[in-house]
Order: sequence, then structure tokens, then C-alpha cells
Amino acid sequence: MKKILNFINGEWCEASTGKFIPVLNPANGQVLAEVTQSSKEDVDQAVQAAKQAQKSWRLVPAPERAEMLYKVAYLLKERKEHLAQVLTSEMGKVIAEGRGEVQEAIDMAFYMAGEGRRLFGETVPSELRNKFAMSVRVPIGVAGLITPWNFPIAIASWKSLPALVAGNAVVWKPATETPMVAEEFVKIYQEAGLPKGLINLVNGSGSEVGNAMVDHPGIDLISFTGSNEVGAAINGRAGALLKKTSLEMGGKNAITVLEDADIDLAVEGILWGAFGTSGQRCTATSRVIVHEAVKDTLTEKLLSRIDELKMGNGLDESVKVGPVINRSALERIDEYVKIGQEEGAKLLTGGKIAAEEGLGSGNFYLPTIFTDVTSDMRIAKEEIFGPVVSIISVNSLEEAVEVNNSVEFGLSSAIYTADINNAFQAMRDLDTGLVYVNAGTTGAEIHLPFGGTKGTGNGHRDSGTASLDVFTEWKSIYVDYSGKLQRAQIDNY
Ligand code: UN1
Repeated sequence: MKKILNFINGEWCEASTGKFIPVLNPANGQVLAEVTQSSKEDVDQAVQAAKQAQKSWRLVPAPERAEMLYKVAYLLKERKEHLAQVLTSEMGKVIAEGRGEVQEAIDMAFYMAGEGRRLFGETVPSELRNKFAMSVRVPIGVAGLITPWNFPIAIASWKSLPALVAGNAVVWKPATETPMVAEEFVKIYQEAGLPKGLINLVNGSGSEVGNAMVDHPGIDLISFTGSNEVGAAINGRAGALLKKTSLEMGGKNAITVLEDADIDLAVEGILWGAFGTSGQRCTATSRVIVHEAVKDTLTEKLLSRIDELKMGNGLDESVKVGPVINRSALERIDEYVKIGQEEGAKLLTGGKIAAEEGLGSGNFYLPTIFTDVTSDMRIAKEEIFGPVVSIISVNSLEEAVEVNNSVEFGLSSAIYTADINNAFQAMRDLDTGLVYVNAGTTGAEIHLPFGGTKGTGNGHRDSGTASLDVFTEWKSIYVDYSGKLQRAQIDNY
């Protein structure tokens, strides 16, 4: 049986507990590997290694650090197919999406490598004569990364690459469900020649590893993507220690379809946004807000396309919808479907665990559509993280915006309209971190900030240059070359 180990101070090693947890293929329940279960002690060793390595890494010029990232980018590119296969087998997303996700990591590596020559600060005129003022970005120290199973390599790339190019060291806890692609990613860093101790991998399930990272005084910031429940717990602990956190959490994303929209285009966007990745994206479309006048047409068209969504093992190129991550996800989704029915929503299609030949041993849930949903229902408010979409009808753009904004999350929203005035009004009023016009709620590109408002996050962003704000601090520097005491705010007034 393949064993996935920790990577600490440049060495692959078993965790101190001696325990291993099985890694399952969600499409058929097959055991793919076992992953080492870490404890507090393993976290401590990783932090010590990271602290030591960061001492010299911060002194390496950023363009030179970036050269390492170019090597990472080319290795990711070379190994794209292999990485996609590994990712699909442990996470379940269909292979085309697996390739797409690896591409996101490749893009991020090239992009952040470029940023090594663009870690700009500012030169600012001083208030005083013969005095020079500037601000520079400096690394924070050791970054603790806690990443989810749904985008196991893309999200790890959004966090580790900016952390490293900015001069930090990394302690990374990947999700227990997806340690295989994490191992592959770390091997790439190793092959690219990243000095030992700069990236450390600490595997393990449960809260012990995560809590040990948050509590460890040697970890200077935590960047987390995952559930609101865990994010809030991290923030509480870290807040008490005055430790910076960057949190990326849930969504309840909606596509609005106005009267004047291209309905066929909107149908494409909804099918892809709601059922791609089996609805397991933070950006997944889980609500459709449609103008009453086009509701029936849209609903009929959606329903007529459902049979195209072939379910199965994502490694089969013809499959469109893969499994969900595990048994408990399957049960949670099913529970929400029952809640929806009890609340009075009408189940149009799906609503059950797939039982067709061959699917029974995997975690497959049928693509599910509810109509007659109102915005006060739980299925319209809470994140389901599965292939379930709720159709809500409205009578105006204003009402659509109100419904869109009525949830506690604020990650992504989309509007389909042919009217430029409606489009601009929506771009202004939809209160999410991502807004799409005539495109679905998923598919963010890595060179723009990624993140959300309200309950989705805590004001930080992954990706884009915004991610450098997470992994650096500003240092303001004043150089007085007057040769005399100049009292600021006094001698110049
Ligand atoms: C996520 O689900 O956490 O925008 C990330 C998208 C992808 C990333 C999703 N590029 O859908």
C-alpha cells in the first residue's frame, strides 16, 4: 500500500503517532493509499524547520526566489496529465476539470514568478527637506496554510506561491481526503531546488494539526480555505493571539436571468455552474433567480438537458458529473433535499443518491433542481456543497438584486441580460467579491483577486496581487540626510 508521509526540513518522514488513515477513491470506494496522521509534535518540528529556513530565504533577492517558481511552473506543466489523474482519482472531479485545476496552478506559478520582479513598494515625498521616505513589502515569516479537498492543488498554489516569492517559509496542512496531489506538489518544489525547510507538509485529520498550527507562536499567519465553521474557529483562536488570518469560506451563489436574457446561454451557465464539480465549488451556482416572464421556458430547457449529465468515474472522458467527496457529504446533501421538500419547494428532478449499475459503490448524487423556492427557505440560504440548485422567481432586477444579496455569504454572482444598463446596474449592486455578466458563477482567473464579502471571508483575497497583501507587511522607511534634528510635524510648520 502506498504511504503518504510528511515532508519536514527537506525529508519525507512518518508522523510521530505511527498512525495512518486510508485515502479513498470517491468514485468506487477503493483504498488508494494511506496517509500519516500528525500530531502537535510534528507541527512543532515543521515550524522549527520553517523558521530556520526563512532566515536565509528572506535575504535571497526576490527575482532569484522567483526563478525557483519558474522551475515549479515548468514542472507542473510537464506533469499536468499525471497530476490531473492523481487529483481525479482521490477527489473525484472529472478529468477535464482535473486538467483545468492543474492549469490554474501552472498559471499561478508563472504569474507569481513574474511578481518576483514586481514586489513594488512606494517612494513618497517627505514633509521635511533633505529627507527621503519609502515603503517596502517585507515577508511576515512562517505562513501556515490550511487547504481544502475541492481544489487541492489550485488553492495550494494560490497560497504557497505568493508566500514563497515574498520571502516566507510555509507549513502546509492539506485536506486529509487529498494528500496524494499534495505530495506530488511538494515533490515538484523539491525537484525545483527549493531550499530545505521552506515548504513543510504536515498531514492529518481532525482538528489537532490545524489547532496546533494556529496556536504555535512560530507561525505568523494562517491562510485558510474551507467551511465557515472551521474558519470561525480558526479566527477565534488566532484573534486571541493577535495573529493574522486570511479566510476564504462559503458561498450561496446565484445566477440571475432577466427577461431579456439569452435563455439558452443562461441554461449552459446554470448546468455548468450548478453541476460541474458536482456542485462542490465555493463558487458553485446554488440559486437561480429568474424573471417570472421567462421562468417556465428556462425551467423546461434546463430539465430537457439533465440527461446529458452522464455520471460516473471522472477518469472516463465521457463522464460529465463525478461523485461527491465522501459518504457524509452524500448524506448531508440528501438531508438538505428532504429539508427542501418539507419546506414546500417542488423537486423537479434528482433528489436522490444514484443507484444505477456501477454507481452504487461510489458517492454519487443525482443532479437536483428545486423550483418554487422562496428566499426564506433553508435550501435557498445555506451552503449545500453538492449538485443541488434552487429556482426562485422575481419580477424585476431590483428584486433579483435584493434576493441575491439576502444571504449571509458574498462570494460570486452572475447576471444574464442583453441590456447594458441592467448589466451595469447589477455590476454595481450585486454585493459579492466576484460578479459575472453573461457567464456563470464559476471560473475565476488567477490574476484577479479571488474572495468574497460578508460571511465568505474576512476581507482578504487569494490570487492576484491582492494575495501579496496577505503574505507581506509594509515597512515604512525614513532617511534623514539633513545632518540635523528635524522634528516632524513641528519644524516644518
Ligand atoms: C473554490 O471552489 O474554492 O472560480 C475555488 C472557480 C475556480 C476556483 C474555485 N477557479 O470556480
